[in-house]
Amino acid sequence: MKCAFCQPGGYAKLTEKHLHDSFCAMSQQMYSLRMRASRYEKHISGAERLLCFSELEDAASRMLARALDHPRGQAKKIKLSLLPVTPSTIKSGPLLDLSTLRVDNWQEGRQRACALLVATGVAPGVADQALEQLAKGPALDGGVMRGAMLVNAITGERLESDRVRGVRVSRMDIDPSKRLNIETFLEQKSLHNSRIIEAWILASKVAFYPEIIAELCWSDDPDYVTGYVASAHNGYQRITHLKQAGDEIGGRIFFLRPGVDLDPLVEQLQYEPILFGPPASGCF
Ligand code: WAQ
Ligand code: MG
Repeated sequence: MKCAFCQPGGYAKLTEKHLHDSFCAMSQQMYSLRMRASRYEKHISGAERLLCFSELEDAASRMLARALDHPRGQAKKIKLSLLPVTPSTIKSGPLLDLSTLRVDNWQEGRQRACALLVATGVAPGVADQALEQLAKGPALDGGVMRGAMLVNAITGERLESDRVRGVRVSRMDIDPSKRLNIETFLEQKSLHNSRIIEAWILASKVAFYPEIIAELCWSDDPDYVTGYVASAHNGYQRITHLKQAGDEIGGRIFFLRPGVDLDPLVEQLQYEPILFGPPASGCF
């Protein structure tokens, strides 16, 4: 089936683009677009989107711009990859409720993060230890990982098979037909930027799986100190300071229920395509 708006000339108005995007999501081929930038062994930046054809050019050039001018330094190698994703395999889900906890400094932020993790069921000793591991560099060599650590929420055991790469979550985005609504909500809260949207979507995909109790994240970009604790139960809880400005160490930890069958979960995190709509609470 061909979409009229995909023809040369494109769409003239936002409403037309909106209609076009809805049409794409319902009927057309979607694509997994990923970027990875590195300098020798150092991870500089990465991104993953799930898009329809007409969105690819703009998204790819944004990814490239991000990789070429990044606060973690100049990339030597940039990989962009594009793979088709069959629309019938795409699931849908709600974004997590979003809230912001204002704290005065990273020490207070980490205390609050620890308490939030414990409130979701992570054992107190495990939450403490996880914060420490993330702060000192989660990779084997004490550096930053490309993906997330997997940690048993009760015993604290590290479960990811590759402690350099970790598990990279992919194939998730906002449902094109809901994008306008969601972006308007973020604009009203002065939170409309790609970093926040991408982190919110990623956290929503992670929380989609009941095997994962909670997630902890802060950025590895030296100039971005806000992080979050996320869970299906308590939502996407932003914390305004989780590290000191200038610190290049960051990462993600997914806390797993004990006894989880790891391989299918990792497969879903990496490859199951999901498009997200507004939070189930209907907060907007
Ligand atoms: N899957 C798994 N882990 C990832 C992924 C992914 N797709 N992307 C990044 N990571 C891990 C990896 O270890 C990075 O080093 C680390 O997370 C940080 O990535 O609401 O910007 O892209 O204000 O630097 C959160 C708060 C910002 C946003 C997170 O992370 C807000 C951020 P970054
Ligand atoms: Mg980063």
